[in-house]
Amino acid sequence: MNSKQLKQSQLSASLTELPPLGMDVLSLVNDFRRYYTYSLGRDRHSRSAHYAYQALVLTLRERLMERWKQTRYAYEEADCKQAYYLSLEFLMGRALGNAMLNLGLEEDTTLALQCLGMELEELAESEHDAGLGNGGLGRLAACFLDSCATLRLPVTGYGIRYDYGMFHQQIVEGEQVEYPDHWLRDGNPWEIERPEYTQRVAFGGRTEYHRDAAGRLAVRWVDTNDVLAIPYDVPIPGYQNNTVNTLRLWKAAATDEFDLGEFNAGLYPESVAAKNSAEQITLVLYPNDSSENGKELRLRQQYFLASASLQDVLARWVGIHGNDFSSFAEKNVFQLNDTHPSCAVAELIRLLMDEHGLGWERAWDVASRTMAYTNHTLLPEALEKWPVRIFRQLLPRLLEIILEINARFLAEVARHWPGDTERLRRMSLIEEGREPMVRMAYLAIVASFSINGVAALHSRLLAEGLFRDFFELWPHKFNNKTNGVTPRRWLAWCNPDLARFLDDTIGFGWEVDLERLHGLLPLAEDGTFRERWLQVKRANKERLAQLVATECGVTFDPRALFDVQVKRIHEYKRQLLNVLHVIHLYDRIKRGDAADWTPRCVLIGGKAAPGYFMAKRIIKLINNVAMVINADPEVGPLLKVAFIPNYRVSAMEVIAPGTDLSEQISTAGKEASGTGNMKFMMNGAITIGTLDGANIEIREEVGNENFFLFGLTAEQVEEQRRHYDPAAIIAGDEELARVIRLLTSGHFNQLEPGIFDPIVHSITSPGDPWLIAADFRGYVEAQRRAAAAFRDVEAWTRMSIRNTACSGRFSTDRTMREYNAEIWRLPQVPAKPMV
Ligand code: 26W
Repeated sequence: MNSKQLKQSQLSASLTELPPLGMDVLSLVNDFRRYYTYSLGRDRHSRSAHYAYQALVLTLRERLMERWKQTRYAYEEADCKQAYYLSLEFLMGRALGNAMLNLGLEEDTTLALQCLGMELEELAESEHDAGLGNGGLGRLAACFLDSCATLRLPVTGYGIRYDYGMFHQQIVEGEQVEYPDHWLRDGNPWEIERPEYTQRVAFGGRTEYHRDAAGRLAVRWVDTNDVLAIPYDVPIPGYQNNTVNTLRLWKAAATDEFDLGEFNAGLYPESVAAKNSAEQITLVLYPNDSSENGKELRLRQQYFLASASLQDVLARWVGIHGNDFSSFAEKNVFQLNDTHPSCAVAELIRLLMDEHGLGWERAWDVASRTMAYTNHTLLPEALEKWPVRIFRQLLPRLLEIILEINARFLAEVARHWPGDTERLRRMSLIEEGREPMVRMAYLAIVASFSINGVAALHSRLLAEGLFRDFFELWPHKFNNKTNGVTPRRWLAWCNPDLARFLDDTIGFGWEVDLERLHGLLPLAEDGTFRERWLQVKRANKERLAQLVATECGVTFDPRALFDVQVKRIHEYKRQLLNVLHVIHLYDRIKRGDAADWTPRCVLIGGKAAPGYFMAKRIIKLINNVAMVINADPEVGPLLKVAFIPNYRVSAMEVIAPGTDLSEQISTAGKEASGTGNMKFMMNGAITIGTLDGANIEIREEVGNENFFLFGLTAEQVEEQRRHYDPAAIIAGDEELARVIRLLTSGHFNQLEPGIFDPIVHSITSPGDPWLIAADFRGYVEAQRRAAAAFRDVEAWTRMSIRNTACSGRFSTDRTMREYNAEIWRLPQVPAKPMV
């Protein structure tokens, strides 16, 4: 070997193995400075926290990158089964704190920044929330990914890279105003574009039948308008375990040969402009969280996600196994996050048949052994249906497949229930009528081997009600998986004082073994422990009061009871019931009934779907009531009310730790699970709530005496409806009557006559589906119990400790273990060691 060859071989050896990056303060400082100075070209004169934030992200990102690769290698080498979580929403929030925490670099990064004369908090605050979701369902997907990485499960998230996430909410004269959320304006340093894995997704056109080489009838989908799907990968770090999983988000782009017709006709600018319509697909997240709006663009988004993701998985499969799919179902499973991605059922069959040469039986066999469906709502108006007409235009080949599935399925129903034509009509994937519709939930159910609800009550109601016919046919498919939240973000990160206190008392490691919080139970009896618990809560309340002061201009006294309801605004969640109670408290103060008063600060926040009239009017009412109460010197510190604008993940990270009383007051049988309830509980808030969703399981865990229960049960709700008479209830309850009179008198809308009439009308109507009046008395009494309990500091603190202590079950680690044990059956695969 000559010297040149020697040099070359030494060089290529050092090219294969990069030494692991330093995980110490000095390495962080050096890498930060290198990025800041050379990559970003800034110096100490730069005044923007933004570039410091960028440099910090790049520093942390490269440490994620090397673990990401080691994780991928481990999965490849294990050649193990993998799961794919398909979701139109991933409500990730901020990533910086999460990356630091999960890399185990929280302390060292803080120190490194201090050395550089910077404040971590300021940098962290300059990160925009990734708001790619509406609410519960989207945030759940984010918590799931966190837990899967922490459990070393080979799970990949597939979603859409919306240019505009959930709208930004401002409150102007008490009303919600929506602004576009251009969250990518300053770039997104967490994502890696991977154009080499681009897929092509077809729309429109028509189908053609022909004989293939083997003489079999085959289908070609032709004359389509194609759109490119470009993947952007986001790292999902596990908690201090060197695993980094992937969230792959698709962006739509025009193909190069777009609209050749127009191009040839000399309409060059027009044809370039037509690129727009392809790129529209991933432009914006639909801000509806409970009623489907039937817009064609939304179906395009759904199919785009399903098709790109499945093609991506199949391309990897074919790269290894060719067109042999005999073991595909043993190695792959798709979890459908509600019906939104349920086109995937038909798309998988299409790809297997039309692109990979399988026959119907085998394609169906693969699909029906790999699809699993999670339902997230019982509200009938949220169940997705798409006009057959739109399907035929947009996805003609998919419609053929859906109709074939339906024909075969209905034959099975007819065998099971001979002569029961009514049942055939009920169960058909197609709802007949003037405008026939595809029932997406039924499509998901028929093809899935597992169908789950998200809390015990919800799963039971699905089987007994909404999906009863299907439950009778296939009881073995139905199961429950009670939701959770990740304790890393929702305790360790958002409540650092409590986290340190837990380390000191129950020891390290509770972040990944949350049942260990039970170790707090005996400590609830210890006076000095309670004293310190209270100090932590107090500091968190001060932090929340600060946020309320800057965001709402309202002063909250940390000594008062912090009573909080934050979630999407919806009639079934009954923010209105909360407001009626607030008005009642105000009325008591005004009429001099304020002996033994517990000062209370009521905080409400949440976004209304832009087209949801009543939800918007409820926001207006909350703000008007707040205005009157906060300005009244007679009320003073006894009662404060604030509406926090633009409620989002990063706001909850301040709100949950500072809350005393968590409002979970939905009409029983309507809230599938709730997950905000779990975040509050984990941070030591006590719940006031109905027997709905996961509240029931929260109460079981913490015990009846540590939960303020009120209201009708789901069964009583259905019973009440038949003879509901709110006028009689109001007439029989002087305090409620006074509240309604205050509302109708115009007391809260002196310059805006009549604006709250629709609200009064809804409360007083016998058709009120949310039974506000029916639960008012019970609610007010539960609130009285809560207020009295709060005055006994010792007793309240015990309750608070017990809530945290009993929240272990609501870790998504538990939820993911259950999905894995009962649905996915994946091995846990550690990342390859860092060399
Ligand atoms: C088609 C429009 C649309 C969009 C989103 C309809 C329905 C949805 C979601 C199902 C709404 C949602 O976020 N549901 C919530 O899911 C959470 C996670 O399981 C539950 O905790 C909440 O109770 C449920 O409301």
